[in-house]
Amino acid sequence: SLLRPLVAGNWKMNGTGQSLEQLAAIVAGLDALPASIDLLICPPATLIERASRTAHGSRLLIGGQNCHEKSDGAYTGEISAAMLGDCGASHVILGHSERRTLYAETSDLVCAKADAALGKGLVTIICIGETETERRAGEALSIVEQQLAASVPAGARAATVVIAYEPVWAIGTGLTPTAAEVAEVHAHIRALLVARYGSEGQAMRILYGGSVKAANARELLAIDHVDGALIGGASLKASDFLAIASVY
Ligand code: G2H
Repeated sequence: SLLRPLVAGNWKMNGTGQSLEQLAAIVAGLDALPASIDLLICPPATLIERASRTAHGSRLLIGGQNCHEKSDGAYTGEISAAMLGDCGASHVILGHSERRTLYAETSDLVCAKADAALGKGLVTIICIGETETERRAGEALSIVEQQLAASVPAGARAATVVIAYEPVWAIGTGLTPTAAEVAEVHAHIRALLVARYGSEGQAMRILYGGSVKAANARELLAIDHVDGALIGGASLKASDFLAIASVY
Protein backbone atom coordinates (compact mmCIF):
# COMPACT_ATOMS: atom_id res chain seq x y z
CA SER A 1 0.00 0.00 0.00
CA LEU A 2 1.22 3.49 -0.82
CA LEU A 3 -0.96 4.84 1.98
CA ARG A 4 -0.67 4.43 5.74
CA PRO A 5 -2.48 1.13 6.38
CA LEU A 6 -5.39 0.72 8.77
CA VAL A 7 -5.92 -2.66 10.41
CA ALA A 8 -9.41 -2.64 11.88
CA GLY A 9 -11.28 -5.22 13.94
CA ASN A 10 -15.06 -5.51 13.89
CA TRP A 11 -16.21 -7.49 16.89
CA LYS A 12 -19.85 -7.45 15.69
CA MET A 13 -22.27 -8.64 18.45
CA ASN A 14 -19.52 -10.36 20.42
CA GLY A 15 -17.99 -9.44 23.72
CA THR A 16 -18.69 -8.61 27.35
CA GLY A 17 -16.47 -7.13 30.02
CA GLN A 18 -14.35 -10.27 29.93
CA SER A 19 -13.31 -9.47 26.35
CA LEU A 20 -11.37 -6.48 27.64
CA GLU A 21 -8.65 -9.02 28.43
CA GLN A 22 -8.22 -9.53 24.67
CA LEU A 23 -8.17 -5.78 24.18
CA ALA A 24 -5.50 -5.40 26.87
CA ALA A 25 -3.48 -8.13 25.15
CA ILE A 26 -3.71 -6.21 21.86
CA VAL A 27 -2.50 -3.06 23.63
CA ALA A 28 0.37 -5.06 25.14
CA GLY A 29 1.33 -6.33 21.67
CA LEU A 30 1.35 -2.96 19.92
CA ASP A 31 5.02 -2.23 20.56
CA ALA A 32 6.02 -5.21 18.43
CA LEU A 33 4.09 -3.82 15.42
CA PRO A 34 5.44 -1.26 12.97
CA ALA A 35 4.70 2.34 13.91
CA SER A 36 3.62 2.98 10.31
CA ILE A 37 0.16 1.40 10.64
CA ASP A 38 -3.05 2.49 12.33
CA LEU A 39 -4.88 -0.02 14.53
CA LEU A 40 -8.54 0.06 15.42
CA ILE A 41 -10.95 -2.16 17.32
CA CYS A 42 -14.71 -1.66 17.05
CA PRO A 43 -16.31 -3.49 19.99
CA PRO A 44 -20.06 -3.55 20.64
CA ALA A 45 -21.38 -0.18 21.83
CA THR A 46 -21.70 -1.40 25.41
CA LEU A 47 -17.93 -1.85 25.61
CA ILE A 48 -16.76 1.32 23.89
CA GLU A 49 -16.25 3.38 27.01
CA ARG A 50 -14.41 0.60 28.88
CA ALA A 51 -12.42 -0.26 25.74
CA SER A 52 -11.38 3.37 25.41
CA ARG A 53 -10.13 3.31 28.96
CA THR A 54 -8.20 0.09 28.31
CA ALA A 55 -6.64 1.61 25.18
CA HIS A 56 -5.95 4.98 26.80
CA GLY A 57 -2.36 6.10 26.43
CA SER A 58 -1.72 3.56 23.67
CA ARG A 59 -2.07 4.01 19.91
CA LEU A 60 -4.98 1.58 19.67
CA LEU A 61 -8.02 3.39 18.31
CA ILE A 62 -11.58 2.52 19.35
CA GLY A 63 -14.67 2.77 17.16
CA GLY A 64 -18.36 1.98 16.89
CA GLN A 65 -20.06 -0.39 14.44
CA ASN A 66 -23.03 1.79 13.53
CA CYS A 67 -24.69 5.07 14.46
CA HIS A 68 -27.99 6.82 13.89
CA GLU A 69 -28.34 9.49 11.23
CA LYS A 70 -30.06 11.96 13.57
CA SER A 71 -28.27 13.82 16.33
CA ASP A 72 -30.78 13.02 19.08
CA GLY A 73 -34.45 12.47 19.77
CA ALA A 74 -37.13 9.82 20.18
CA TYR A 75 -35.34 6.87 18.56
CA THR A 76 -35.53 4.15 21.17
CA GLY A 77 -32.53 1.85 21.21
CA GLU A 78 -30.45 3.93 18.83
CA ILE A 79 -27.05 5.52 19.38
CA SER A 80 -25.92 8.84 17.90
CA ALA A 81 -22.52 9.75 16.52
CA ALA A 82 -22.02 12.22 19.38
CA MET A 83 -22.69 9.43 21.89
CA LEU A 84 -19.99 7.26 20.30
CA GLY A 85 -17.54 10.14 20.46
CA ASP A 86 -18.51 10.86 24.04
CA CYS A 87 -17.56 7.26 24.97
CA GLY A 88 -14.15 7.60 23.37
CA ALA A 89 -14.77 6.33 19.84
CA SER A 90 -12.80 8.04 17.08
CA HIS A 91 -14.16 5.87 14.24
CA VAL A 92 -17.40 4.26 13.16
CA ILE A 93 -18.15 1.47 10.68
CA LEU A 94 -21.16 2.28 8.51
CA GLY A 95 -23.11 0.29 5.93
CA HIS A 96 -21.67 -3.08 6.84
CA SER A 97 -23.37 -5.72 4.70
CA GLU A 98 -25.01 -7.18 7.80
CA ARG A 99 -26.65 -3.78 8.38
CA ARG A 100 -27.63 -3.51 4.72
CA THR A 101 -29.03 -7.06 4.54
CA LEU A 102 -30.49 -7.72 8.00
CA TYR A 103 -31.64 -4.17 8.79
CA ALA A 104 -32.46 -2.97 5.28
CA GLU A 105 -29.99 -0.08 5.32
CA THR A 106 -29.87 1.60 1.93
CA SER A 107 -26.90 3.47 0.52
CA ASP A 108 -28.83 6.73 1.00
CA LEU A 109 -29.23 5.96 4.70
CA VAL A 110 -25.57 5.01 4.98
CA CYS A 111 -24.68 8.36 3.41
CA ALA A 112 -26.88 10.21 5.92
CA LYS A 113 -25.22 8.31 8.76
CA ALA A 114 -21.80 9.17 7.35
CA ASP A 115 -22.71 12.86 7.26
CA ALA A 116 -23.86 12.65 10.87
CA ALA A 117 -20.68 10.87 11.93
CA LEU A 118 -18.38 13.24 10.05
CA GLY A 119 -20.26 16.16 11.56
CA LYS A 120 -19.30 14.87 15.00
CA GLY A 121 -15.66 14.36 14.09
CA LEU A 122 -15.70 10.58 13.69
CA VAL A 123 -13.69 8.88 10.96
CA THR A 124 -16.20 6.81 8.99
CA ILE A 125 -15.47 3.41 7.47
CA ILE A 126 -18.03 2.95 4.71
CA CYS A 127 -18.58 -0.66 3.61
CA ILE A 128 -19.55 -1.77 0.12
CA GLY A 129 -19.54 -5.10 -1.69
CA GLU A 130 -21.43 -7.38 -4.00
CA THR A 131 -23.38 -10.55 -3.16
CA GLU A 132 -22.55 -13.96 -4.60
CA THR A 133 -25.45 -13.72 -7.06
CA GLU A 134 -24.27 -10.33 -8.25
CA ARG A 135 -20.72 -11.57 -8.74
CA ARG A 136 -21.92 -14.62 -10.70
CA ALA A 137 -23.97 -12.28 -12.89
CA GLY A 138 -20.84 -10.27 -13.66
CA GLU A 139 -22.17 -7.27 -11.73
CA ALA A 140 -19.54 -6.94 -9.00
CA LEU A 141 -17.97 -3.76 -10.35
CA SER A 142 -21.25 -2.06 -11.16
CA ILE A 143 -22.72 -2.86 -7.72
CA VAL A 144 -19.64 -1.52 -6.00
CA GLU A 145 -19.82 1.57 -8.19
CA GLN A 146 -23.48 2.21 -7.31
CA GLN A 147 -22.91 1.67 -3.59
CA LEU A 148 -19.84 3.89 -3.56
CA ALA A 149 -21.59 6.71 -5.43
CA ALA A 150 -24.62 6.67 -3.15
CA SER A 151 -23.04 5.83 0.23
CA VAL A 152 -20.07 8.19 0.34
CA PRO A 153 -20.84 11.86 1.07
CA ALA A 154 -19.94 14.49 -1.52
CA GLY A 155 -17.55 16.22 0.86
CA ALA A 156 -15.57 13.09 1.77
CA ARG A 157 -11.90 13.66 2.63
CA ALA A 158 -9.06 11.18 2.85
CA ALA A 159 -8.38 11.94 6.50
CA THR A 160 -11.91 11.16 7.60
CA VAL A 161 -13.37 8.61 5.20
CA VAL A 162 -12.18 5.04 4.69
CA ILE A 163 -13.76 2.63 2.21
CA ALA A 164 -14.06 -1.07 3.05
CA TYR A 165 -14.62 -3.50 0.20
CA GLU A 166 -16.27 -6.60 1.59
CA PRO A 167 -17.65 -9.10 -0.91
CA VAL A 168 -20.75 -10.38 0.91
CA TRP A 169 -20.05 -13.98 -0.07
CA ALA A 170 -16.67 -13.81 1.68
CA ILE A 171 -18.00 -12.56 5.01
CA GLY A 172 -17.71 -15.10 7.79
CA THR A 173 -17.63 -17.93 5.25
CA GLY A 174 -13.91 -18.63 5.12
CA LEU A 175 -14.07 -17.97 1.37
CA THR A 176 -11.93 -15.20 -0.06
CA PRO A 177 -11.76 -13.82 -3.56
CA THR A 178 -8.62 -14.48 -5.57
CA ALA A 179 -5.89 -11.87 -5.43
CA ALA A 180 -6.79 -10.94 -8.99
CA GLU A 181 -10.44 -10.39 -8.04
CA VAL A 182 -9.48 -8.20 -5.09
CA ALA A 183 -7.01 -6.27 -7.23
CA GLU A 184 -9.62 -5.64 -9.90
CA VAL A 185 -12.24 -4.28 -7.50
CA HIS A 186 -9.78 -2.17 -5.48
CA ALA A 187 -8.31 -0.63 -8.63
CA HIS A 188 -11.85 0.15 -9.78
CA ILE A 189 -12.73 1.78 -6.45
CA ARG A 190 -9.51 3.81 -6.59
CA ALA A 191 -10.32 5.06 -10.09
CA LEU A 192 -13.84 6.03 -9.01
CA LEU A 193 -12.54 7.84 -5.91
CA VAL A 194 -9.97 9.77 -7.93
CA ALA A 195 -12.57 10.70 -10.55
CA ARG A 196 -14.87 12.04 -7.86
CA TYR A 197 -12.50 13.45 -5.26
CA GLY A 198 -9.23 14.08 -7.08
CA SER A 199 -6.15 13.99 -4.83
CA GLU A 200 -8.36 13.26 -1.80
CA GLY A 201 -9.56 10.14 -3.59
CA GLN A 202 -5.97 9.16 -4.28
CA ALA A 203 -5.22 9.30 -0.56
CA MET A 204 -8.42 7.67 0.72
CA ARG A 205 -7.77 4.26 2.20
CA ILE A 206 -9.51 1.19 0.78
CA LEU A 207 -9.65 -1.77 3.17
CA TYR A 208 -10.37 -5.35 2.21
CA GLY A 209 -12.77 -7.28 4.44
CA GLY A 210 -14.16 -10.81 4.40
CA SER A 211 -12.54 -13.84 6.06
CA VAL A 212 -9.18 -12.14 6.58
CA LYS A 213 -7.02 -14.31 8.84
CA ALA A 214 -3.34 -14.73 9.62
CA ALA A 215 -3.01 -17.40 6.93
CA ASN A 216 -4.20 -15.18 4.06
CA ALA A 217 -3.33 -11.70 5.32
CA ARG A 218 0.10 -11.50 3.72
CA GLU A 219 -1.24 -12.17 0.23
CA LEU A 220 -4.31 -9.92 0.59
CA LEU A 221 -2.51 -6.97 2.16
CA ALA A 222 0.18 -6.97 -0.52
CA ILE A 223 -2.33 -6.25 -3.30
CA ASP A 224 -2.23 -2.80 -4.91
CA HIS A 225 -4.78 -0.39 -3.42
CA VAL A 226 -5.43 -2.66 -0.44
CA ASP A 227 -4.67 -0.18 2.32
CA GLY A 228 -5.51 -2.40 5.26
CA ALA A 229 -8.11 -4.86 6.44
CA LEU A 230 -11.47 -4.99 8.16
CA ILE A 231 -11.38 -8.15 10.25
CA GLY A 232 -14.37 -9.82 11.88
CA GLY A 233 -13.92 -13.27 13.41
CA ALA A 234 -10.13 -13.09 13.51
CA SER A 235 -10.19 -9.85 15.50
CA LEU A 236 -11.81 -11.46 18.54
CA LYS A 237 -8.58 -13.05 19.73
CA ALA A 238 -5.65 -10.74 20.37
CA SER A 239 -3.13 -13.24 19.01
CA ASP A 240 -5.00 -13.55 15.68
CA PHE A 241 -5.43 -9.79 15.29
CA LEU A 242 -1.78 -9.10 16.13
CA ALA A 243 -0.64 -11.84 13.74
CA ILE A 244 -2.55 -10.18 10.89
CA ALA A 245 -1.23 -6.71 11.69
CA SER A 246 2.31 -8.08 11.93
CA VAL A 247 2.43 -8.87 8.20
CA TYR A 248 3.22 -5.17 7.72
C1 G2H B 1 -16.62 -9.02 7.22
C2 G2H B 1 -15.60 -9.20 8.27
C3 G2H B 1 -15.53 -8.00 9.17
P1 G2H B 1 -15.14 -11.74 8.85
O1 G2H B 1 -17.90 -8.81 7.81
O2 G2H B 1 -16.21 -6.86 8.79
O3 G2H B 1 -15.94 -10.33 9.02
O4 G2H B 1 -13.67 -11.39 8.89
O5 G2H B 1 -15.57 -12.59 10.01
O6 G2H B 1 -15.52 -12.33 7.52
